[in-house]
Amino acid sequence: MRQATLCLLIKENQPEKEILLAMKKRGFGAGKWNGVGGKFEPEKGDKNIVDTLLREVKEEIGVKLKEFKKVGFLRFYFPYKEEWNQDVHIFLAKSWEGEPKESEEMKPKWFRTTEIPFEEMWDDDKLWLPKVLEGKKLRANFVFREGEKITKHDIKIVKEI
Ligand code: 6OG
Repeated sequence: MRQATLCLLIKENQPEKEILLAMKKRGFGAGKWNGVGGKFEPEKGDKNIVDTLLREVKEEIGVKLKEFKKVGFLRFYFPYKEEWNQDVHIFLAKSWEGEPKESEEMKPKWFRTTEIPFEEMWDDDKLWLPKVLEGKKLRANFVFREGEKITKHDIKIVKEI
């Protein structure tokens, strides 16, 4: 299964947290807001998934992560398009160097966590992202049908990921 990362930068503002999402401008998921990430690519020097996390965040929004933790492992199945099947390793980051900036692939924007644009995101996000923002860790499976809608899913809250 293809391995990929997805990172959510979080600002612990009071009274409300903010989350960085980015508009995907091309490729898989184009036209959707999402966290920042991409696939494991040994040709680009990735030895492990954290290498992928750091490389993709730098390439796509130009920041260097400092403090981050893994909070989820999601497995996506697309029976009608199996080359899209992938495992996505979810990370939250709370400190970094530099300011997020636009690249050819993504246009970043801060959102209040009460104003996340779920209608313009992948269908799964409304099911797991609120839990992650509450501090939970999780493992989940999602099965999609054509039109990129979910037909089946399960989510397990776990202590360690
Ligand atoms: P590239 O193929 O562009 O990386 N990704 C998903 N993210 C969400 N929220 N939901 C999904 O449901 C996803 N499937 C994949 C992983 C693709 C990026 O999109 C994420 C990567 O960050 C199906 O290199």
